[in-house]
Amino acid sequence: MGLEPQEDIDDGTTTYDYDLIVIGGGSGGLAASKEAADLGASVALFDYVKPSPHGSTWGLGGTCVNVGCIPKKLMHQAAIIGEFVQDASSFGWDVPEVHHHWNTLVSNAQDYIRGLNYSYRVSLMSKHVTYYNQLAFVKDAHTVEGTDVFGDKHIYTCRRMIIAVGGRPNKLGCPGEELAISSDDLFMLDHPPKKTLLVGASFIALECAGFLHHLGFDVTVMVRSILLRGFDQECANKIGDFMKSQGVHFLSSMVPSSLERLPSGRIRVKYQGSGLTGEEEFDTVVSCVGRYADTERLGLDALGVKTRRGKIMSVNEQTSVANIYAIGDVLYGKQELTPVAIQAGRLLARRLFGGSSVQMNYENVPMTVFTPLEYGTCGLTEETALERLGEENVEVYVSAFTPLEWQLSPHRAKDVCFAKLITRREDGLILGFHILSPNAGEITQGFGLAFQTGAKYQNFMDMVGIHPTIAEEFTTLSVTKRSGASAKKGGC
Ligand code: FAD
Ligand code: NA7
Repeated sequence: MGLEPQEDIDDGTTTYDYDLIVIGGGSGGLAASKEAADLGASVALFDYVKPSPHGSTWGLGGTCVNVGCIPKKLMHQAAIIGEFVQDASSFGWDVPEVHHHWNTLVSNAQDYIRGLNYSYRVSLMSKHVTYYNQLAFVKDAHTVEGTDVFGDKHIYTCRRMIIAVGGRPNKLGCPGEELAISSDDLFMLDHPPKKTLLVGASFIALECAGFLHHLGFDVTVMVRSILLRGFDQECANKIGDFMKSQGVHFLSSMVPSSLERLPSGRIRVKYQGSGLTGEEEFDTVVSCVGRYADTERLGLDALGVKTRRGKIMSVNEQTSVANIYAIGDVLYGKQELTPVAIQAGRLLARRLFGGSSVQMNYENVPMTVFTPLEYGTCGLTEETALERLGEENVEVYVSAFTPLEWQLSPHRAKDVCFAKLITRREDGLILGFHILSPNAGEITQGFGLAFQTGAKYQNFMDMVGIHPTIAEEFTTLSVTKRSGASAKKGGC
């Protein structure tokens, strides 16, 4: 990103409090600090949670544990269980009328998360990482000022620094925006959200819309342009179609123009787009319009750390200041994913303190969108493959199918699960892997290995399937898009 690697040299004449200070105790910061301490470095970690505008706050562990992956996946699981309950009678179970209790889910999830917060503190202690629950400010390249919960300030010095402060949700940017909550607040909402509007069409909006709908709430998604920008658009649109068929409402090509609290307590949302306007009342509005890097009041600009739209520019996780490094969501142009932050943090610590030269590979990172129909993906989208290689050099294999698990249940849709392999036509090299199905996350994690080993289409065909599974679909994919044949699959 325009930066060159710099030598991070120490003349050994200055004594510091710590070899390393890590700012941010989320996925990346925890991983880097523990790895550095394991390698013998003296390490301090700062973590401080600024409450959300609605007052939500949480403990050590960062976004993933407190207001991201973990509560999201637990709520996704709650939704899946609701669907299993619907399947149950077809499998011979007598099911009494069931009701979902939002407060029980929130309370149990929060208890579990508090346990994780505690275990992170214990693991820092056992690894001899000094933990400061203080808001850090970078005074100079070797000095951090920490403000504790009483407002008292403390100064610490370090040889090296890692910035891992992550991101926070954007506001809606329209009058009344303060009435909207964010995903930070949703996961710990002390009352059922009832009729809910989610503004935004990326993975956080669609995931939240999916589980809220299955928990029995009336849910609308307001989409400014396309679903899941950056993801394979055929898959994105299939997710949208599936959610619509299940009863999630979509307001397409619209943005909110104002939010207003009504005497009833509801929120009136006025919206506009494509020359049209409209309004509707909701009990809860959730802003899912992206996240900003939490670097604003960190003091980095004054030190010459280069940023773009608040995100830190880096080469091999080194910033434009030689002894200051950055990892995770705060980095410009990198994926905002927990395992990416963890891996980058560990590898960086090994290079800084363990003599390693292994760099983080940000290519072909597998990931999953936990919408009701899970979407697992690794490698290129079809759009990118066609753009990079040209249509004549790309072969795309597809299959639309219904998993065996769904066959006895009348409420389950037919042929909505989807498998897609994008290959280089010349030699069958796998360029992109996409699956829409139950457990797509589990399946994609396994197939992600194919990208590490340079697997080809023929390797997939040579592999013997496990029957009956969803993943075996990838051992028999034969319909190419080029052939124009139907992607729908018959029996096994
Ligand atoms: P964070 O985890 O955000 O940690 C940063 C920490 O720094 C925070 O604790 C913050 O309070 C602290 N901090 C900030 N400023 C200061 C300061 N000045 N002083 C001290 N401390 C400070 N990723 C996945 O891989 N899978 C998923 O399913 C997934 N789902 C998600 C769902 C949601 C709703 C969201 C919001 C995110 C999701 N993510 C998911 C993304 C994932 O949570 C992040 O990529 C990951 O947490 C980034 O880790 P990080 O270390 O960069 O930052
Ligand atoms: P993303 O991936 O940044 O997406 C933001 C979404 O919000 C996207 O659909 C945008 O539409 C939409 N958006 C942005 N601004 C507005 C306004 N003003 N009005 C309406 N809609 C808007 O954000 P996420 O929060 O889902 O995820 C962020 C990361 O966190 C993600 O990578 C995860 O790893 C964790 P657009 O397509 O731009 O028209």
